[in-house]
Amino acid sequence: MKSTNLLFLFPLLLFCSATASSSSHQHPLDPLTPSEFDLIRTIVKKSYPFSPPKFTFQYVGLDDPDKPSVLSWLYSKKSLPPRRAVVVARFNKQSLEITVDLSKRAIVSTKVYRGHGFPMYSVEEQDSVAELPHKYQPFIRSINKRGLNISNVVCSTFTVGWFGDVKSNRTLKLQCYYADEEETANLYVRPVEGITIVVDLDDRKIVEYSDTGSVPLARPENTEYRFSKQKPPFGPKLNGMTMVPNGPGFSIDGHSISWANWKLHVGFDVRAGPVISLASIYDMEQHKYRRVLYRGYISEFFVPYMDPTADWFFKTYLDSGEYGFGQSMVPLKPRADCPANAVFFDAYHAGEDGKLVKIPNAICVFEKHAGDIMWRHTELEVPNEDIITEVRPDVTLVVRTVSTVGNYDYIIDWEFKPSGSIKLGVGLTGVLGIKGTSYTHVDQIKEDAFGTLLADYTIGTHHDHYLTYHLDLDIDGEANSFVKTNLETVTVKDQSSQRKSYWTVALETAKTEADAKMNVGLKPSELAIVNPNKKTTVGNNIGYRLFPGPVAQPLLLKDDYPQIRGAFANYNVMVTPYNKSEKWAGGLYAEHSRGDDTLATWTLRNRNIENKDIVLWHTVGFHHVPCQEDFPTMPTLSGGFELRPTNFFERNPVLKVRPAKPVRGVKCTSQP
Ligand SMILES: *[C@@H]1O[C@H](CO)[C@@H](O)[C@H](O)[C@H]1NC(C)=O
Ligand SMILES: *[C@@H]1O[C@H](CO)[C@@H](O)[C@H](O)[C@H]1NC(C)=O
Ligand SMILES: *[C@@H]1O[C@H](CO)[C@@H](O)[C@H](O)[C@H]1NC(C)=O
Ligand SMILES: [Cu+2]
Repeated sequence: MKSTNLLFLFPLLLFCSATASSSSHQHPLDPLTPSEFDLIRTIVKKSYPFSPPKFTFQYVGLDDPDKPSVLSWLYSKKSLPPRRAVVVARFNKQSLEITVDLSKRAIVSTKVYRGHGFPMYSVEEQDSVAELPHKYQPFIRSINKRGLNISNVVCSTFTVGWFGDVKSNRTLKLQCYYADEEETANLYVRPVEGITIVVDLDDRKIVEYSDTGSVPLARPENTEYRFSKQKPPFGPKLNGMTMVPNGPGFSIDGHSISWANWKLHVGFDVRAGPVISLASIYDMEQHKYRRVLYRGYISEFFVPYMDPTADWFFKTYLDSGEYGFGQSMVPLKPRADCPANAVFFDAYHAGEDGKLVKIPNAICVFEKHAGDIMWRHTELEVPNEDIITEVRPDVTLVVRTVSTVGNYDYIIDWEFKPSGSIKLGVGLTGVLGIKGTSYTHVDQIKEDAFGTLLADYTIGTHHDHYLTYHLDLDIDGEANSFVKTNLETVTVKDQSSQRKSYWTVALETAKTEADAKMNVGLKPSELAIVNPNKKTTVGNNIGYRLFPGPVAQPLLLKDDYPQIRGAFANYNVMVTPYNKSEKWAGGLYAEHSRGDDTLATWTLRNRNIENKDIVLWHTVGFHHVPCQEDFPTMPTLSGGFELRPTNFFERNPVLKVRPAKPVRGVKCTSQP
């Protein structure tokens, strides 16, 4: 393998937490660069000088170039498509959509959005309103009344959803927590209950305040997660993160990565987080790379809590459209979040003043040697042969990010396997959404507590997580179909067999969007995106299959406001014809949205999806009944799904992988 040679060319330290260097030539899907963000700010500033009325950047991202122009750049060496950016801004209490052409250095279109909902919140405006209570006399009185030290009170912003109000303002609620450094850093487990604070983001002021009295503050004991503050006994004892010595095993050019038989592009969007594009796999029989995924990312992330009381009912978050799953990405800790052989990418986005914000080490890419078996066989029966054992250990490529949205941490993995499989991993960890209570034992609970009592005065509230993936698969080309292979029981009616029954398959091609809406697991069916225009030598449809992992069907009533906004999660599989403007499953303006621009409403048009450029939308779901082990931090709960070639190759594509050679152990000397 190439990487073995690399080992002798470069100092070993290079592979201990290296940062990917940039490339001189641009890829049309590259995320906006630092100099492009500067240019966008300069161009926009010419038209909006940023003096009062205030102009704020709420979202700045790449305006996706048209697919045909990206493909002709890639395959026919045509020129780069025009480089454009989309800016969503607030100005004069209006939402603006501004398209900036970076090569022309000009605004090419401006639109005032007059529909329902508001753009994503910037980090800065959330930080600024979170400070307001500390200067607000009624709040200071409430804290003093509770006998708490105001210097230790920290407020966080919570989006409020929509509950039928006719006119919505751009408001947030604040929930405050007690963070006594001496006692515990785990502030989310110590909410200061009973106080309702509503802030207006455009006016940056408190518009509503009430204090309905206090419940006891949860105790700090046993909630600390910083190792430096913990006391013995420690354990269980584990070895450090294993490392693999022989280099990263892949090559990076800008944001494009080649590894084993894969090529892919790793991008970033401040709303979506990581974006994987143009993933193609080399076919040894056809002597060429074959297209699999044009673009994949998490389009929306719905987290409704299940407590209908006054302080909690509104907690029905859209983590992408409201908080920004990309802007919530955090720097990854080398040799802890990612193994020692990882390479890191920084991510950049625009702050509310349009100035550059950098997330260092935001994405890591590493080769994973997990001790899994790629394939094997032991044969005892070949005449004149001893036992034959052939084993190929599995090695995969992982692209990892972590988004920390307030209390929760989400680990997002894109894992590519030499067999052609793409495994999408979701890990839930961090701190639960905690509600303060006066209970100290379950026997005291006579009414619905809307959660699990985890410790004295501490309830972990019931909730769901729904992650909706946008998967624009282009299996060997754009024109694809969605095919269900339904497994059906056949009864043997005559006496032709000793058997009374067996199962067989019936293929069903979804003609329209309605045909493709489904919840997996309800009936035995294999789901695949196929290219109906190409077949294997023996005549099967070339395709990729969806292997679902954990899914959860929403239990809220369909006409309940949160579920109207979260209707994109009503089916965990949907298929739409590709449409550049259908990017965000919860709507472009998801904050205070009313569910009129979601994947659910788009699909009501019931468009034709057969033999078309189509997008698969898959929602990974978890119902979460908290348990005591989830407290004070939650051991990672993993889910995800797999996209796996199905009659895509003529045969096992990793049949002729060379057997593994033992590698010399190398120690990585740098310390995190
Ligand atoms: C409140 O907390 C701050 C910071 O922890 C500390 O400096 C101050 O002395 C405390 N005040 C009281 C009255 O305890
Ligand atoms: C929205 O804000 C305006 C003032 O800017 C206020 O008059 C109005 O009552 C608010 N509406 C709601 C629904 O809070
Ligand atoms: C693309 O999607 C948008 C939003 O759903 C819609 O308004 C538009 O008509 C769609 N275009 C086509 C060609 O379907
Ligand atoms: Cu959860």
